[in-house]
Amino acid sequence: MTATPLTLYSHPLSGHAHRAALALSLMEVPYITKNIDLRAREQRSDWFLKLNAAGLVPVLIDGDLILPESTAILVYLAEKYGKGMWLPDDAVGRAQVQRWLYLASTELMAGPAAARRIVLFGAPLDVAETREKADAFLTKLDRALEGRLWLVGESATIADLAHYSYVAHAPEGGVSLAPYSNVLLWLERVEALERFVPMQRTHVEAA
Ligand SMILES: N[C@@H](CCC(=O)N[C@@H](CS)C(=O)NCC(=O)O)C(=O)O
Repeated sequence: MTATPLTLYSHPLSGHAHRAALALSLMEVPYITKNIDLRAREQRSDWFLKLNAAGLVPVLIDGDLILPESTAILVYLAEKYGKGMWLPDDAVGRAQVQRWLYLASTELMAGPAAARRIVLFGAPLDVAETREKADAFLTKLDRALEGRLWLVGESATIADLAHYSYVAHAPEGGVSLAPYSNVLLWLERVEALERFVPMQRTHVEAA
């Protein structure tokens, strides 16, 4: 365990940042949060662009390491602080985790996360098309969880952590989770993990 706390540059409504915060908490890594004012475009300030030229949160600082990209942060935390618990040690399990991290950066973003961005931040996307993508992805996730407790292997991994935040908050984008019973049970399992921390909810909820 580190003596100096890590720093997470974050935003309270960012699911990408919440993934990292959830991993830090579950893995019992001491850290401090520094929120970036996205509305005031602080992420485009010179000092922040030196941390992440893409101008996005989250960014994790661990000593000399400056690490942007939420899924990279999850891999780093699991490898360094996860005590072998959050990444499988076999080739197939690790490959499956990578597959889910890819989906968390692509289909999860284009569906549930994008639907929420439309409602909360006015993202200029087609509502019907985006909600269709969200339902297609949630159907895939629900099928993958049929008869399983976790996405990969027999215990929670960073594949689960990468998906939790934007799936749990899909209703804020007008996407109901009611048809996805396996997903609902899996969300409860994640929330029951010791040291689980929720992401801030907004007042918007799906009917
Ligand atoms: N691929 C990045 C995406 C991060 C991202 O999209 N962050 C959003 C908040 S959820 C952001 O910082 N947006 C600010 C902006 O677009 O200017 C990751 O996985 O960390």
